[in-house]
Amino acid sequence: MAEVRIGIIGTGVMGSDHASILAEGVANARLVAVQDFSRERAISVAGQLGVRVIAEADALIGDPEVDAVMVCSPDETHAALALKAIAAGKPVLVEKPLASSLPEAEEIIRAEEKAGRRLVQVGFMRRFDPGYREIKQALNTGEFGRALFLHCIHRNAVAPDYLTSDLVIANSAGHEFDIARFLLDEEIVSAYVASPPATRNAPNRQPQFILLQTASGVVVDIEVFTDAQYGYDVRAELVCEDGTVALDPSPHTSLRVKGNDGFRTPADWRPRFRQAYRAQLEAWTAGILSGTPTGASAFDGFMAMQVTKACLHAWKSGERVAVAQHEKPALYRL
Ligand code: ISE
Repeated sequence: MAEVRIGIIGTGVMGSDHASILAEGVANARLVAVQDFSRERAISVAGQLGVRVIAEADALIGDPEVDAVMVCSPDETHAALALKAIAAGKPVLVEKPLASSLPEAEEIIRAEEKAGRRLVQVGFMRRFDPGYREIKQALNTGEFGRALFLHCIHRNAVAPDYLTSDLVIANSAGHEFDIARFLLDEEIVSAYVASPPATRNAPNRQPQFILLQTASGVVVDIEVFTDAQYGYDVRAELVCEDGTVALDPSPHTSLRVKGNDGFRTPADWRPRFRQAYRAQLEAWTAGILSGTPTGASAFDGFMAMQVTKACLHAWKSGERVAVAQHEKPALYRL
Protein backbone atom coordinates (compact mmCIF):
# COMPACT_ATOMS: atom_id res chain seq x y z
CA MET A 1 0.00 0.00 0.00
CA ALA A 2 1.60 3.30 -1.06
CA GLU A 3 -1.05 5.56 0.38
CA VAL A 4 -3.98 5.14 2.74
CA ARG A 5 -7.37 5.78 1.15
CA ILE A 6 -9.68 7.14 3.81
CA GLY A 7 -13.47 7.12 4.21
CA ILE A 8 -15.12 9.44 6.75
CA ILE A 9 -18.37 8.51 8.49
CA GLY A 10 -20.08 11.67 9.74
CA THR A 11 -19.51 15.02 8.09
CA GLY A 12 -20.58 17.28 10.96
CA VAL A 13 -18.18 19.60 12.80
CA MET A 14 -15.33 17.11 13.30
CA GLY A 15 -15.80 15.05 10.12
CA SER A 16 -15.73 18.10 7.88
CA ASP A 17 -12.74 19.51 9.78
CA HIS A 18 -10.76 16.29 9.25
CA ALA A 19 -11.88 16.26 5.61
CA SER A 20 -10.59 19.79 5.07
CA ILE A 21 -7.20 18.90 6.61
CA LEU A 22 -6.98 15.83 4.35
CA ALA A 23 -7.90 17.99 1.36
CA GLU A 24 -5.02 20.38 2.16
CA GLY A 25 -2.74 17.37 1.83
CA VAL A 26 -1.53 14.88 4.42
CA ALA A 27 1.49 12.73 3.52
CA ASN A 28 0.49 9.20 2.43
CA ALA A 29 -3.24 9.84 2.93
CA ARG A 30 -6.11 10.53 0.53
CA LEU A 31 -9.76 11.11 1.33
CA VAL A 32 -11.84 9.04 -1.10
CA ALA A 33 -15.37 8.90 0.32
CA VAL A 34 -17.73 10.35 2.91
CA GLN A 35 -21.01 9.26 4.43
CA ASP A 36 -23.50 11.07 6.66
CA PHE A 37 -27.02 10.35 7.85
CA SER A 38 -27.84 13.68 6.23
CA ARG A 39 -27.21 12.88 2.58
CA GLU A 40 -27.33 16.60 1.75
CA ARG A 41 -24.52 17.35 4.20
CA ALA A 42 -22.41 14.51 2.78
CA ILE A 43 -23.05 15.71 -0.78
CA SER A 44 -22.04 19.24 0.13
CA VAL A 45 -18.71 18.15 1.71
CA ALA A 46 -18.01 15.62 -1.06
CA GLY A 47 -18.81 18.20 -3.74
CA GLN A 48 -16.35 20.72 -2.30
CA LEU A 49 -13.59 18.14 -2.05
CA GLY A 50 -14.28 16.04 -5.13
CA VAL A 51 -14.77 12.72 -3.34
CA ARG A 52 -17.49 10.04 -3.48
CA VAL A 53 -20.60 9.96 -1.32
CA ILE A 54 -21.49 6.51 -0.02
CA ALA A 55 -25.07 6.21 1.21
CA GLU A 56 -24.61 3.84 4.17
CA ALA A 57 -21.90 3.57 6.84
CA ASP A 58 -21.68 -0.24 6.42
CA ALA A 59 -21.11 0.16 2.69
CA LEU A 60 -18.35 2.71 3.34
CA ILE A 61 -16.60 0.32 5.73
CA GLY A 62 -16.88 -2.52 3.21
CA ASP A 63 -15.93 -0.45 0.16
CA PRO A 64 -12.86 -1.93 -1.58
CA GLU A 65 -11.50 1.55 -2.28
CA VAL A 66 -11.54 2.48 1.42
CA ASP A 67 -8.44 1.26 3.30
CA ALA A 68 -9.16 2.99 6.63
CA VAL A 69 -12.16 4.59 8.29
CA MET A 70 -12.68 7.69 10.43
CA VAL A 71 -15.71 7.60 12.72
CA CYS A 72 -16.96 11.15 13.33
CA SER A 73 -20.66 10.36 13.71
CA PRO A 74 -22.68 10.91 16.93
CA ASP A 75 -21.14 9.40 20.10
CA GLU A 76 -23.73 6.63 20.46
CA THR A 77 -22.77 5.18 17.04
CA HIS A 78 -19.00 4.97 17.71
CA ALA A 79 -18.77 1.49 19.21
CA ALA A 80 -20.89 -0.34 16.61
CA LEU A 81 -18.97 1.27 13.75
CA ALA A 82 -15.59 0.54 15.33
CA LEU A 83 -16.62 -3.11 15.74
CA LYS A 84 -17.65 -3.29 12.07
CA ALA A 85 -14.32 -1.83 10.97
CA ILE A 86 -12.45 -4.39 13.11
CA ALA A 87 -14.57 -7.18 11.57
CA ALA A 88 -13.63 -5.87 8.12
CA GLY A 89 -9.93 -5.83 9.15
CA LYS A 90 -9.71 -2.05 8.56
CA PRO A 91 -7.91 0.49 10.76
CA VAL A 92 -10.34 2.95 12.32
CA LEU A 93 -9.81 6.33 13.96
CA VAL A 94 -12.74 6.90 16.31
CA GLU A 95 -13.51 10.37 17.60
CA LYS A 96 -13.76 10.41 21.39
CA PRO A 97 -15.44 8.92 23.33
CA LEU A 98 -14.55 5.42 22.16
CA ALA A 99 -18.01 4.17 23.10
CA SER A 100 -21.04 5.27 25.04
CA SER A 101 -20.84 2.51 27.65
CA LEU A 102 -18.06 0.54 29.33
CA PRO A 103 -19.37 -2.88 28.14
CA GLU A 104 -19.22 -1.58 24.55
CA ALA A 105 -15.65 -0.39 25.06
CA GLU A 106 -14.73 -3.80 26.50
CA GLU A 107 -16.28 -5.48 23.47
CA ILE A 108 -14.01 -3.42 21.22
CA ILE A 109 -10.96 -4.49 23.23
CA ARG A 110 -12.03 -8.16 22.99
CA ALA A 111 -12.59 -7.82 19.23
CA GLU A 112 -9.10 -6.40 18.76
CA GLU A 113 -7.60 -9.14 20.91
CA LYS A 114 -9.42 -11.71 18.78
CA ALA A 115 -8.14 -10.04 15.61
CA GLY A 116 -4.65 -10.19 17.17
CA ARG A 117 -3.83 -6.58 16.27
CA ARG A 118 -4.63 -3.00 17.16
CA LEU A 119 -6.95 -1.51 14.57
CA VAL A 120 -8.56 1.21 16.69
CA GLN A 121 -7.10 4.60 17.49
CA VAL A 122 -9.11 7.07 19.60
CA GLY A 123 -9.10 10.72 18.45
CA PHE A 124 -7.36 12.13 21.52
CA MET A 125 -5.50 14.59 19.31
CA ARG A 126 -3.83 16.47 22.17
CA ARG A 127 -1.26 13.67 22.31
CA PHE A 128 0.02 15.15 19.02
CA ASP A 129 -0.01 18.81 20.09
CA PRO A 130 3.55 20.21 20.16
CA GLY A 131 2.98 21.95 23.52
CA TYR A 132 1.76 18.87 25.36
CA ARG A 133 4.54 16.80 23.76
CA GLU A 134 7.09 19.26 25.07
CA ILE A 135 5.70 18.92 28.59
CA LYS A 136 6.02 15.14 28.33
CA GLN A 137 9.55 15.35 26.94
CA ALA A 138 10.60 17.77 29.69
CA LEU A 139 9.27 15.43 32.38
CA ASN A 140 11.02 12.47 30.78
CA THR A 141 14.43 14.20 30.84
CA GLY A 142 14.42 13.85 34.63
CA GLU A 143 15.77 17.41 34.93
CA PHE A 144 12.57 18.66 36.58
CA GLY A 145 12.39 15.89 39.13
CA ARG A 146 9.24 14.03 40.07
CA ALA A 147 5.81 15.40 39.04
CA LEU A 148 3.69 16.78 41.91
CA PHE A 149 0.76 18.69 40.41
CA LEU A 150 -0.84 18.96 36.97
CA HIS A 151 -3.10 22.03 36.74
CA CYS A 152 -5.48 21.97 33.78
CA ILE A 153 -7.96 24.51 32.47
CA HIS A 154 -10.46 23.75 29.72
CA ARG A 155 -12.69 26.67 28.76
CA ASN A 156 -15.03 26.97 25.79
CA ALA A 157 -16.60 30.27 24.74
CA VAL A 158 -20.06 28.74 24.50
CA ALA A 159 -21.47 25.22 24.30
CA PRO A 160 -24.56 23.71 22.67
CA ASP A 161 -27.82 23.56 24.65
CA TYR A 162 -27.79 19.75 24.82
CA LEU A 163 -24.61 19.81 26.93
CA THR A 164 -25.72 18.96 30.46
CA SER A 165 -23.55 19.01 33.60
CA ASP A 166 -23.03 15.24 33.14
CA LEU A 167 -21.83 15.77 29.59
CA VAL A 168 -19.38 18.46 30.68
CA ILE A 169 -17.71 15.55 32.54
CA ALA A 170 -18.49 12.74 30.08
CA ASN A 171 -17.61 14.61 26.91
CA SER A 172 -15.47 17.73 27.36
CA ALA A 173 -13.36 16.53 30.32
CA GLY A 174 -12.41 13.31 28.51
CA HIS A 175 -9.52 15.11 26.80
CA GLU A 176 -8.11 16.11 30.18
CA PHE A 177 -8.33 12.56 31.56
CA ASP A 178 -6.47 11.21 28.56
CA ILE A 179 -3.79 13.89 28.50
CA ALA A 180 -3.13 13.42 32.22
CA ARG A 181 -2.66 9.65 31.70
CA PHE A 182 -0.46 10.34 28.65
CA LEU A 183 1.75 13.00 30.26
CA LEU A 184 2.20 11.22 33.57
CA ASP A 185 2.30 7.74 32.06
CA GLU A 186 0.27 6.20 34.86
CA GLU A 187 -3.29 5.48 35.84
CA ILE A 188 -5.67 7.78 37.68
CA VAL A 189 -6.91 6.08 40.83
CA SER A 190 -9.38 8.50 42.45
CA ALA A 191 -11.74 11.32 41.56
CA TYR A 192 -13.56 14.10 43.40
CA VAL A 193 -15.80 16.74 41.78
CA ALA A 194 -17.06 20.12 43.04
CA SER A 195 -19.20 22.48 41.00
CA PRO A 196 -20.26 26.10 41.40
CA PRO A 197 -23.87 26.93 40.48
CA ALA A 198 -24.79 27.27 36.79
CA THR A 199 -24.00 30.65 35.27
CA ARG A 200 -26.46 33.20 33.93
CA ASN A 201 -25.18 32.44 30.43
CA ALA A 202 -25.88 28.70 30.63
CA PRO A 203 -28.49 27.99 33.31
CA ASN A 204 -28.79 24.30 32.30
CA ARG A 205 -25.25 23.19 33.24
CA GLN A 206 -22.70 23.74 35.95
CA PRO A 207 -19.00 24.37 35.41
CA GLN A 208 -17.00 21.51 36.92
CA PHE A 209 -13.89 21.30 39.04
CA ILE A 210 -12.35 17.84 39.08
CA LEU A 211 -9.64 16.64 41.41
CA LEU A 212 -7.85 13.43 40.46
CA GLN A 213 -4.96 11.52 41.98
CA THR A 214 -2.70 9.13 40.14
CA ALA A 215 -1.28 5.82 41.34
CA SER A 216 2.02 7.45 42.39
CA GLY A 217 0.19 10.33 44.11
CA VAL A 218 0.36 13.15 41.53
CA VAL A 219 -2.57 15.54 42.07
CA VAL A 220 -4.39 16.66 38.90
CA ASP A 221 -6.90 19.50 39.06
CA ILE A 222 -9.14 20.33 36.12
CA GLU A 223 -11.48 23.27 35.62
CA VAL A 224 -13.97 22.61 32.83
CA PHE A 225 -15.97 25.74 32.08
CA THR A 226 -17.81 25.41 28.80
CA ASP A 227 -19.41 28.89 28.82
CA ALA A 228 -16.51 31.21 29.56
CA GLN A 229 -17.76 33.62 26.84
CA TYR A 230 -14.42 35.16 25.90
CA GLY A 231 -13.08 32.31 23.78
CA TYR A 232 -11.48 28.86 23.75
CA ASP A 233 -8.71 28.55 26.29
CA VAL A 234 -6.82 25.40 27.22
CA ARG A 235 -4.01 25.52 29.75
CA ALA A 236 -1.78 23.08 31.52
CA GLU A 237 1.01 23.48 34.01
CA LEU A 238 3.03 20.60 35.36
CA VAL A 239 4.68 21.34 38.70
CA CYS A 240 7.65 19.14 39.54
CA GLU A 241 10.16 18.94 42.38
CA ASP A 242 12.71 21.16 40.64
CA GLY A 243 10.72 23.26 38.18
CA THR A 244 7.54 23.67 36.18
CA VAL A 245 6.54 23.26 32.52
CA ALA A 246 3.48 25.00 31.11
CA LEU A 247 1.66 25.30 27.81
CA ASP A 248 1.82 28.69 26.17
CA PRO A 249 -1.90 29.54 26.69
CA SER A 250 -2.32 30.34 23.02
CA PRO A 251 0.57 30.35 20.56
CA HIS A 252 0.11 33.92 19.49
CA THR A 253 1.03 37.19 17.85
CA SER A 254 0.72 40.25 20.09
CA LEU A 255 -1.96 42.78 19.15
CA ARG A 256 -2.24 46.30 20.56
CA VAL A 257 -5.37 48.19 19.68
CA LYS A 258 -7.95 50.53 21.27
CA GLY A 259 -6.56 50.44 24.78
CA ASN A 260 -5.90 46.67 24.69
CA ASP A 261 -2.60 44.82 24.66
CA GLY A 262 -2.97 41.09 24.08
CA PHE A 263 -3.75 38.37 21.58
CA ARG A 264 -6.77 36.87 19.90
CA THR A 265 -8.43 33.89 21.51
CA PRO A 266 -9.93 31.32 19.13
CA ALA A 267 -13.71 30.84 19.20
CA ASP A 268 -13.41 27.05 19.45
CA TRP A 269 -10.91 24.20 19.58
CA ARG A 270 -10.45 23.66 15.86
CA PRO A 271 -7.91 26.43 15.16
CA ARG A 272 -6.16 25.81 18.51
CA PHE A 273 -5.63 22.14 17.75
CA ARG A 274 -5.44 22.16 13.94
CA GLN A 275 -1.75 21.28 14.01
CA ALA A 276 -2.50 18.44 16.44
CA TYR A 277 -5.30 17.08 14.23
CA ARG A 278 -2.96 17.16 11.23
CA ALA A 279 -0.13 15.46 13.14
CA GLN A 280 -2.60 12.87 14.40
CA LEU A 281 -3.65 12.06 10.81
CA GLU A 282 -0.03 11.87 9.70
CA ALA A 283 0.91 9.55 12.55
CA TRP A 284 -2.20 7.38 12.08
CA THR A 285 -1.61 6.83 8.37
CA ALA A 286 2.15 6.38 8.79
CA GLY A 287 1.36 3.76 11.45
CA ILE A 288 -1.03 1.98 9.08
CA LEU A 289 1.62 1.86 6.35
CA SER A 290 4.36 0.67 8.68
CA GLY A 291 2.13 -1.70 10.66
CA THR A 292 3.01 0.08 13.94
CA PRO A 293 -0.06 1.67 15.56
CA THR A 294 0.38 4.96 17.41
CA GLY A 295 -1.81 7.32 19.42
CA ALA A 296 -4.47 6.49 21.98
CA SER A 297 -5.51 2.84 21.87
CA ALA A 298 -8.88 1.29 22.62
CA PHE A 299 -7.50 0.54 26.10
CA ASP A 300 -6.70 4.26 26.56
CA GLY A 301 -10.25 5.09 25.43
CA PHE A 302 -11.61 2.54 27.91
CA MET A 303 -9.55 3.91 30.83
CA ALA A 304 -10.63 7.50 30.06
CA MET A 305 -14.20 6.20 30.31
CA GLN A 306 -13.43 4.58 33.68
CA VAL A 307 -12.28 7.98 34.96
CA THR A 308 -15.47 9.53 33.56
CA LYS A 309 -17.55 6.95 35.41
CA ALA A 310 -15.78 7.66 38.72
CA CYS A 311 -16.17 11.45 38.20
CA LEU A 312 -19.90 11.14 37.51
CA HIS A 313 -20.30 9.06 40.65
CA ALA A 314 -18.17 11.55 42.63
CA TRP A 315 -20.20 14.48 41.33
CA LYS A 316 -23.53 12.89 42.25
CA SER A 317 -22.43 11.59 45.66
CA GLY A 318 -20.13 14.42 46.71
CA GLU A 319 -17.61 11.75 47.69
CA ARG A 320 -14.11 10.91 46.59
CA VAL A 321 -14.48 7.83 44.37
CA ALA A 322 -11.95 5.16 43.38
CA VAL A 323 -11.38 4.63 39.65
CA ALA A 324 -11.70 0.93 38.70
CA GLN A 325 -8.30 -0.41 37.66
CA HIS A 326 -7.74 -2.94 34.87
CA GLU A 327 -4.62 -4.75 33.83
CA LYS A 328 -3.48 -3.66 30.39
CA PRO A 329 -4.01 -6.58 27.98
CA ALA A 330 -0.82 -7.85 26.28
CA LEU A 331 -1.87 -6.40 22.90
CA TYR A 332 -1.61 -2.87 24.33
CA ARG A 333 1.67 -3.33 26.15
CA LEU A 334 3.81 -3.18 23.00
C1 ISE B 1 -15.31 19.22 22.41
O1 ISE B 1 -16.27 18.31 22.81
C2 ISE B 1 -14.16 18.50 21.84
O2 ISE B 1 -14.19 17.35 21.57
C3 ISE B 1 -12.94 19.30 21.61
O3 ISE B 1 -11.92 18.54 21.14
C4 ISE B 1 -12.60 19.98 22.89
O4 ISE B 1 -11.38 20.62 22.84
C5 ISE B 1 -13.73 20.89 23.23
O5 ISE B 1 -13.43 21.76 24.27
C6 ISE B 1 -14.92 20.05 23.56
O6 ISE B 1 -15.98 20.85 23.96
